[in-house]
Amino acid sequence: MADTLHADLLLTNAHLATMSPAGEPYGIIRDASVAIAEGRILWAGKITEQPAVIAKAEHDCQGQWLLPGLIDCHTHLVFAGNRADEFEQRLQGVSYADIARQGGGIRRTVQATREASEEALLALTLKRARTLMGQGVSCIEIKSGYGLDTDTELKMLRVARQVEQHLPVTVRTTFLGAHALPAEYQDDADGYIDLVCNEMLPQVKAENLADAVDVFCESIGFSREQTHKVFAAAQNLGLPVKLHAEQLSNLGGSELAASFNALSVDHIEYLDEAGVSAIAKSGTVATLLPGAFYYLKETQKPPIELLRKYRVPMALATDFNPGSSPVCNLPLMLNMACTLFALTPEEALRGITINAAKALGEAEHMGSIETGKLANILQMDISHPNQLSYEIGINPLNRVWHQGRMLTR
Ligand code: DI6
Ligand code: FE
Repeated sequence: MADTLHADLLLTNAHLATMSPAGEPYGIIRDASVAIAEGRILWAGKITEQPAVIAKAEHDCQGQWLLPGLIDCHTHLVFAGNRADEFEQRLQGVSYADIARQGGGIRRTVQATREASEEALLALTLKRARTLMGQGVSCIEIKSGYGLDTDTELKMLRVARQVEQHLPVTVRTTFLGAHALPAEYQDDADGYIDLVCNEMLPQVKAENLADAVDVFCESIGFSREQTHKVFAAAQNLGLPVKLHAEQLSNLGGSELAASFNALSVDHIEYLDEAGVSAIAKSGTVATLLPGAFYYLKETQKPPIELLRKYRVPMALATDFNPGSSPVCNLPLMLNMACTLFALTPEEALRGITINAAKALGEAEHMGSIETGKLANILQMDISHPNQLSYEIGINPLNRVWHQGRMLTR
């Protein structure tokens, strides 16, 4: 009896797409079971190799597939208003950057977000989080960056932090005070960066409101030097960094991010080989955001071949935001990454599971079905995991367990 496992729940009669890097593509294990105890995975493998299990409950998966809970590792979920009118302008040929230069874009959303109450923002955010959860998302990264003043940045992060108290989903928050230059600092970008570093960041840290710090390094955002200042301040406070990099041009932001051991560099359409080599060395994840590429009708594709050559892990995310990516649909990113960037369906699925976990520094706890990880598990009615990249708009999700607890849907 020494080897008998004591489980809270045993999931039987399933095929697994464990997404573990070892073994078969997708980490496939057919005819498998998963034992869960105290919210974590106790054992997962072939039924024929399963040790004796005494389980408090059992669930027959009836030959369906189990996958790890999906992870959306880059979102701007907290904001008020929408910019459908700018979408129409862009359809008429006005560029995203021009709209931003004319005072539209991010600044419009900043105004609406400043005016919204914390309660109103929370209600909007919960609605969006529920939408993602309905697609099988178990962990969401949420950025600030539509406040651009201390009060509103803190308000956004508090709203993001509150999501976990209302919904069975894990949230990781990111402080993106350096997202755009607010109108009050129109001619004083360095002054604004000082505010971010000397006032906002210390308060964010004191209230434990952020798990990481991000910057928009771009001609319409902040320079490399300004990004360096924010990263240095984050590092002093012990916060990891990540970067909106090389989205519209190549400013060398990814190399700078690599020098700070950034968790991820995101967008990266204009990343070159020197940048890829740098992030490969620092173990930084390349986060691809095909929703923004699609909405902006971008033609420069991220350097997928180079990322493969240098073995850089690729993550995928929605970048859900009201300007460049108003798309609250993580499974759709699978198809977009395959169709627009020529990822394989397996690479795409790794992008929203194990590699998304890496992009959040959470690979020890999430992103695959492996012993010791959180029991965030999806039961899906599919015949093979490649089907998830192939079909658009069909939701094959049948059941969800979050940290071992089955969610009612
Ligand atoms: N890059 C983006 O694509 C989003 N932020 C960023 O730094 C766009 C945000 C917006 O347009 O509201
Ligand atoms: Fe973004």
